[in-house]
Amino acid sequence: MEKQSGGAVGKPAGKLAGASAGSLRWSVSRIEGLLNLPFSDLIHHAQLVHRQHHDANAVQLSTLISVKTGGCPEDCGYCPQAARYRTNVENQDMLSLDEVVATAAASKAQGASRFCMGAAWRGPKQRDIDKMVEMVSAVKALGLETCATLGMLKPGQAEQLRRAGLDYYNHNLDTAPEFYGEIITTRNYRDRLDTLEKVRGAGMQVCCGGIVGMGESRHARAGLIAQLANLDPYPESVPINHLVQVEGTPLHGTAALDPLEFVRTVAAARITMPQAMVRLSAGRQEMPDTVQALCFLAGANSIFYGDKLLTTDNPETERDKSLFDKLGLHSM
Ligand code: SAM
Ligand code: DTB
Ligand code: SF4
Repeated sequence: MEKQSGGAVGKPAGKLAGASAGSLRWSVSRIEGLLNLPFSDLIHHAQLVHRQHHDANAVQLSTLISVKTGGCPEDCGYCPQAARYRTNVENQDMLSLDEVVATAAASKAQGASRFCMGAAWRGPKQRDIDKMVEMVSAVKALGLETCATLGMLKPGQAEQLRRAGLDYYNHNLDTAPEFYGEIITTRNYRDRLDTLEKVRGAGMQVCCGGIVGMGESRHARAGLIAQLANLDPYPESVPINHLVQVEGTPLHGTAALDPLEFVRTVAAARITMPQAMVRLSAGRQEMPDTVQALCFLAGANSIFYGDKLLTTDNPETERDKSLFDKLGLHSM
């Protein structure tokens, strides 16, 4: 991969520039400086960076499937699949290979280019990896890019997945280090970074982002983006999720975030990770088209496509097709 530059790309004016050329470090205060810009200046900066590196009207489509649902031992405060919270998610054993392949083929026919398989595990056991290896190679054989999000990986597991044809591994940092303990206690930030290192070490591409709207401050949003942008190299794929508030989870009832703060976070991700695919991820179902349009303007160039995320609703494909028509967007 070519050397990533932190942000002097598309430099519109000195005061708007990011890390100096060649530097890979983004300080939290520098990112907070971006988030604090007048909205039009921030979006202008993000657009300049976006257009230097991407087709501004092209959006990549990924489809999600939950291959194993609910009953998770972890305590992530946002998650409807944690066994300890009473939500209306029904536990489901691992899907069969046939079910997964049929869904992957259907999503390819709908226009998706990547298929992401998620499981409600703290991490996979060896027998889970054996099943995932079959699924990954079968989905890959359909001509789709493959992604999996299975939790923490043990030594050797990333290599097995890579050999099966896994292109991306999704593992999110979720939030800034200082806010993390408010949301999750059953695994720490270091655990997450360790898994990301294993993914890189196995030669896979990294999909890593976070969640916005969990009651964090703007400073904490800057802290999350700094963590992501300072990964060396930064992730190829950066999902920015808006918290989907699910009844029964501790974060249900969190004060709503101003949508413009979400858009600002997308812009900061675009500016600090110029070549990444920035994914407008969970939360689109609740978002008006106008806010989604602002996110694309801020540099988002990927979405989850298909009427379900893992357990919660995503916009119907017809709604997305009409949104793309209205905005003149096309899929990659
Ligand atoms: N169990 C594995 C793990 O957590 O590492 C993989 C699946 S987990 C559901 C994948 C990601 O989905 C989480 O890291 C989190 O960022 C996101 N997520 C889960 N519930 C969410 C919610 N209610 N709103 C927004 N994002 C959510
Ligand atoms: C990511 O960053 N977001 C996706 C995917 N990676 C696995 C998951 C969103 C889950 C939203 C809640 C649910 O549907 O259960
Ligand atoms: Fe489990 Fe993943 Fe949900 Fe956390 S986010 S509770 S690890 S399924």
